[in-house]
This record gives sequence, C-alpha cells and structure tokens, in this order.
Amino acid sequence: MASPAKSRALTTGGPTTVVDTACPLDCPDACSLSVTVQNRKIVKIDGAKANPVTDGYICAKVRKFDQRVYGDDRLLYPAVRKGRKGEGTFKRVAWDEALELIAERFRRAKKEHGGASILPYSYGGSNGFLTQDNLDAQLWRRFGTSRLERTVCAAPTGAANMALYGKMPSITYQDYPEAKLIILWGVNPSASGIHLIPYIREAQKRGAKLVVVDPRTTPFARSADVHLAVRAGTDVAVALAIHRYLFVNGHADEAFLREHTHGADTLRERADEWTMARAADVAGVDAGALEQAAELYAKSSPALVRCGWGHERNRNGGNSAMAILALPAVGGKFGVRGGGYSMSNSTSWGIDKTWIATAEPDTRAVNMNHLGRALTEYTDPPVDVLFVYNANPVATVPDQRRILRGLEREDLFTIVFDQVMTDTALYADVVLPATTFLEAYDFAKGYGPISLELAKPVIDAIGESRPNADVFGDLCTRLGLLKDDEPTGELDVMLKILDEMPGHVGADLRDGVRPTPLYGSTPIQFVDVFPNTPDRKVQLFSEALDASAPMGLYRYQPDPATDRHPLALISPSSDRTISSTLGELPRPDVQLLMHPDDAAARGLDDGDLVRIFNDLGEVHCKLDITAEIRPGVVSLPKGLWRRSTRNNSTGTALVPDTLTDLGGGACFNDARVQVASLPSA
Ligand SMILES: Nc1nc2c(c(=O)[nH]1)N[C@H]1C(S)=C(S)[C@@H](COP(=O)(O)OP(=O)(O)OC[C@H]3O[C@@H](n4cnc5c(=O)[nH]c(N)nc54)[C@H](O)[C@@H]3O)O[C@H]1N2
Ligand SMILES: Nc1nc2c(c(=O)[nH]1)N[C@H]1C(S)=C(S)[C@@H](COP(=O)(O)OP(=O)(O)OC[C@H]3O[C@@H](n4cnc5c(=O)[nH]c(N)nc54)[C@H](O)[C@@H]3O)O[C@H]1N2
Ligand code: SF4
Ligand SMILES: [Mo]
Repeated sequence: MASPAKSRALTTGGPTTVVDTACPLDCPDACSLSVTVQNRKIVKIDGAKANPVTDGYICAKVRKFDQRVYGDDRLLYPAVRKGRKGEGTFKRVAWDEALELIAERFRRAKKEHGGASILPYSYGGSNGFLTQDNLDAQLWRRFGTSRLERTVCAAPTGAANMALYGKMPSITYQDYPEAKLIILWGVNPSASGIHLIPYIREAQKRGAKLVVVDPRTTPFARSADVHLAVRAGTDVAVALAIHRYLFVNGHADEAFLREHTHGADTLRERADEWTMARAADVAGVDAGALEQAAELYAKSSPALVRCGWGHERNRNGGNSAMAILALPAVGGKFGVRGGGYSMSNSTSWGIDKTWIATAEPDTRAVNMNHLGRALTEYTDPPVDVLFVYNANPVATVPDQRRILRGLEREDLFTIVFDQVMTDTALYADVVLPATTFLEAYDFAKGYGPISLELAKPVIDAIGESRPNADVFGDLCTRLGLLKDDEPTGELDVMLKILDEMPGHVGADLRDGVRPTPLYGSTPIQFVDVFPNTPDRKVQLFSEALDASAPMGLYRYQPDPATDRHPLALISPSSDRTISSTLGELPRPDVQLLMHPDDAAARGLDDGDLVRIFNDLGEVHCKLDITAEIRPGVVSLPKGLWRRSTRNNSTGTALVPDTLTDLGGGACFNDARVQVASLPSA
C-alpha cells in the first residue's frame, strides 16, 4: 500500500535551489516555471524560458501560489466532521482511519442501494494526466459507481468541434502573427490566456485587422477595428448572418464545400433568415458594423477565428459554436498558415488513455451541472455518498442554493479531497488533504499551444497531504480492486503513463521539464491536419444532432429575460482566480459591472451596495458603473468564494441548471436578474 511518506525527488543540495517545473492550472498556456526554494520552502515562483511560447513570464496569480501552499485555508490532515454540516468544525484523524471509514461507507452504500448510489464528482481542468483519470477512474469503474458527465465547461464547443471536424487540432498561438484578420469570439485572452497577447499584438503590428465579439469592452475590444458588443447568447444569429453574407455575395468557397464538406445546403438554408438587419436587431448591435465584420472576413486571408468559451455558456451555446466553427469551411479559409479556427487543443495530443485498463460500466450517468438536482431529487438510486475531488462545485456549478440544500442532507456522506478548505469542503463528513502541483508530479497540458510538460515536486508535501494517485491507489487496495502487478500510487502510475505515451512523447517527457510539441511544427489545418471524421470531410449538418437540439441545428432560442428579471448576468474569468482556485486569498470588494444607462434607470450610483436577485437566489455586493459593459448585461467575476460577497452567496446562486442545446453544458450566462439598491441595515 502506498504510504504518505513515500520518498520523492526533492530539492537537495544546499539551502537555496532553483527548480524547473510547469504550471498545470486550467489555462491554455502551460507555463514553464522556475521556483526558488530556500531551506525547503518556496520563496519565489517565476517563469522559465524552457517553453518558448510562455517565454519566461507568468501571471500574477501563480506568482502568489505560495500563499495557497502555506495559507491558513490549507488542509493539512485528514479530518472528520464534528459540528453541523457547513459549519466547518472537524476533528483530525489518521489517514488510515479516514480511508477505512470511506471504504466502509462505500461498501455499505453498495449493499443498500448499489454502486450507483456513490457519485464521484470531479472536473479536473487544472489537473493533468497524473492527477486525474487513472487510479481514480479504476476505483469508480471497478466499484461500479455512478458515472459523471463532465460538462461544466467546453461541452458545447467540444460537441460542435466533434460534430464538424472530429476535433481536428486547431491553430496554435505561434501562428497568429500570420493572420491578416483575427476574430476573438467570446474570449478574453487578457485574463484567460495572457501568452496569446503578444502574438495578437504582433499580428496587428503587421497590419492584421481585429474583430472582437463580446458584450464587454475587453482590452482587445479597445483596439479592435470592429467591436460587436452583442447581447449575451445571441452569437448564433450573428454568425449565421455572416454565413448568409458569404453565400449571398458569392464569397462562399463552393469548390471547398463540394470537395471537403457535407451538409452545406442545409446550413445555407438555415442561415438565410438571418439578414444583417435581423441579426443586428436580435444581438443589439449596429447592422453596419456587423456587415463590416462580415466583409472583412470575406475578403481577408489568412483569416483566423478564435472560438472562445464565453459564447457557449447559454441555451444557444452549441449552435453558436457550430455556426462560428463552420465559418472557415464556408469562407474557404483553411489551407494556409494562420487561416482556419483556433480553440482548445485539449484533445490534440492524440493520446487515448490506454493506462486506464477498465472500460466504463453502463451505470447511471449524472450531468455535473445537475449536482443540486442529483442530491435533492434523484431516487433511483439516491445519492448516498458523494466524493468530490479536483472541483469546488459550491463555487463553480449552477444553482448554488440547491447544491447547498443537497449537501446539508444528514443522510448524505460527503468526502472532499482538496488542497484547501473550500466552500464545498465545509460540508464534508470527511476531508482529505491533497498536494498542490508544487508538491507532486503531473503532466501539464498546453491547450493553446499544443504541448506537454512535466510538472514535478519542488518541496515536500505540506502537512500530511498526498497526491491523488496515492490516495485512490490506497482506496482501490482497501476495496480489493487492484491486481497484484498493477500500479498503486503516483510514481508507478507516472512510469506507466510514460511507457504508454505514443511515439517520442514519453521519451521527451522523461528527459525532463520542457514542452513537448506533438507535431513537427505548428499544424496548418487541411495541410498537416484534417478532420477526424470517417471520410475526413467537414460535417456541416448531422441529422442526429439536429434531432437532439431543442429547436434543431443552426437555430436560435429566444432570450429568457422577463420583465421581473430583465438583465443578463455573465461571469467571465478574472485575473484573480483560475475558476475558484485561489479564490480563498484576500481580494478587494467584489463589484457588479453595470452600464450607466441601466444604473440611471434604477437610480443607482457608483459604489452603491446592491442586491442582484432572481427566483433562485440573491447576491449582495458593490456596484461599479462602467460603459465597458453593454446595456442590458451585468457582470460578476467567475469562481468567487462565498466569503467574498456581503451575503455569502455568489454568481452561481443566480444561475439556472438548464443545459445548452448541444453537449449538455452549463448555462452560466443565462442567469437573468434584477438589481436594486440594498437598503442599509
Ligand atoms: N485568469 C484566468 N484564466 C483562465 C480561467 C480563469 O478562471 N482565470 N479559466 C480558464 C478556463 S477553465 C477557461 S474555460 C477559459 C475561459 O476563457 P474565455 O474563453 O476567455 O472565457 P470566459 O472568461 O468565460 O469569457 C470570455 C469572454 O466572453 C464574454 N461573453 C460572455 N457571454 C458572452 C456571449 O454570450 N457572447 C460572446 N460573444 N461573449 C460573451 C465575456 O464578456 C468575456 O470577455 O479560461 C481559462 N483561463
Ligand atoms: N459563474 C460561473 N461559474 C463558472 C464558470 C463561469 O463562466 N461562470 N465557468 C466554469 C468553468 S470554465 C470551469 S472549467 C469550472 C471549473 O470548476 P472546478 O472544476 O470546480 O474548478 P476549481 O474551482 O478550480 O476547483 C478545482 C479544485 O480542485 C482542487 N485541486 C487541484 N488540484 C488537485 C489535486 O491534484 N488533487 C485534489 N484532490 N484536488 C485538487 C483545487 O484546490 C480546487 O479547489 O468552473 C465553472 N464555473
Ligand atoms: S495560470 Fe496560465 S499564465 Fe498563469 S502561470 Fe499558469 S499557465 Fe502561466
Ligand atoms: Mo473552463
């Protein structure tokens, strides 16, 4: 059995060492890091030059990651609940006792209601191949627990990319300077992937035009040639109007459509209703500006569209991604460096997880966006045991109040395995302390560039924290789920993964910390890489998807706003957290961004305390009145912890748990709210 004290490659050789590693957090960049350690303590976290894309500099968030490593919220020991659920009082116990208790509850749940009454809950955006989907997967699969559909992010864009192109690798950061036109669609690299900034600036310096589609005036929107400040959730109309423009004005690449695509006629028909005037009206933008964007797209080559995630987080998210990603096929933009589409390359390594030996059983599947529902309503079987790791759902998943009601259930046994005492961990029956990426190994995935790097421990594990593979290996062993020759912990799993990586990748990673490109150079779409569809053609239409979307493919579902709740609340990435990670650190007052017209209509002043509310919940915070957000839309940062507002409630408390049209994704930006001044107490 793996022991917590397992020896690992440590920083030795004098009181000050500089250790190279990489950042695995959920950010497309995957920076190489250089960490200074003095007397076994981290004193500085900085960028390293090993990764040419991240070029030696890092974000302010990770510079202060040591505040998480050594912070007051860090979990140091396993512990079991003493007080009420949510109160946060725990009693320290030994690992052995905690894991025995968990194993016992697993056995009991299986006996009473079957394995599916156990719900494992993880997203793992900030986790590489070593801290997710190996021994944890073995545990869930072999014990026969419920399955989890990981849909909180990228499900709609992923479904669209899969349907159209079979997830063909997309344009990487390095090729942006080749583009003559860049469209940033629902993406804000200034917060969410800062190493893309210099590549876009370089393209602009070389004369590229820039179009930004975003309800907010992001830093790039300020320097854009066209900024379409759309109403949240209307992108499908805007993209279809551009398609119509291409078709009607003879700019569609008919030869490419004939040779390389199926279904263009249906797309053409469905786009036809979206005249510039109609789309502009629905999206709340100027028809002239929309036409200018379409014309720029028609006439520029190489033209690159970056399909972000901001436009996917609503009822139309799947169709929005379909229409955006279909643009380069209709416009004939592939086949040149810098032309085509650019999005997450998180599946572009061509790595199938051969190290997971057991196939997924056919047990009940739970959509992770329905956690609250699962905990409060599911009966066949009920959720008796919830095991949360690599996620903080109280802060990050729709319908916060319902999730809290579920977590308060006395008959629910909740395990939270995390680095810090998160909003979710406060409700645990057992908390288990996890190592951070500075205390364990992982493979950091660059999904902007396509790279893999080895993240390695730079200090000893803090307290009694342990890496995921050790803990899941230990649980598997206790439950008798592993065969004699199978890996049981972090180091042997790492070696196994290295062995099973394809081609040169494993060898390169063994060599140490440096980004491993998976292609000879950065791939050009339709030259180096092609759709991974059965006949290598683009599937612009699919009957099956058409039947699965509530109103069909390339269709727009109207805005859910009502007279009582007329404002769209969005919650994009901020420069303070990665999702909710680092949200425990002190921060200035949280502010709701609101346009001056909306504030005036409500008699609100800058700095006022306000309540943001709908039928699901309410949030109290300060108001920031700014023309940087369009009228009708208000914004709170994503990933807030409950303590960071005035009433212990955050943006997700206002988010319905409805699902996107394709992919079953979260509709964070379909929150419709009203805002009023908060009467002072
Ligand atoms: N600093 C930081 N970096 C991060 C993260 C983080 O939390 N913090 N998270 C990481 C993760 S998990 C992800 S998925 C990515 C996300 O990175 P992005 O793709 O940048 O996604 P978001 O931050 O959700 O939103 C991007 C933009 O979409 C806009 N937007 C909102 N609704 C709409 C809409 O309906 N249409 C359009 N066109 N735009 C809209 C927002 O105003 C915002 O400027 O970033 C990653 N990087
Ligand atoms: N309102 C709103 N909410 C959103 C979004 C939005 O746009 N608006 N966007 C969503 C998006 S894009 C995403 S990706 C999700 C992400 O949501 P989550 O998956 O919940 O991501 P995090 O909040 O980063 O939480 C990850 C947790 O895993 C822990 N952790 C990290 N590494 C390890 C490890 O090795 N072992 C263990 N045991 N634990 C570890 C961290 O400490 C952290 O508490 O949030 C979503 N939430
Ligand atoms: S979060 Fe992104 S920018 Fe920051 S260090 Fe990690 S990879 Fe680099
Ligand atoms: Mo995400």
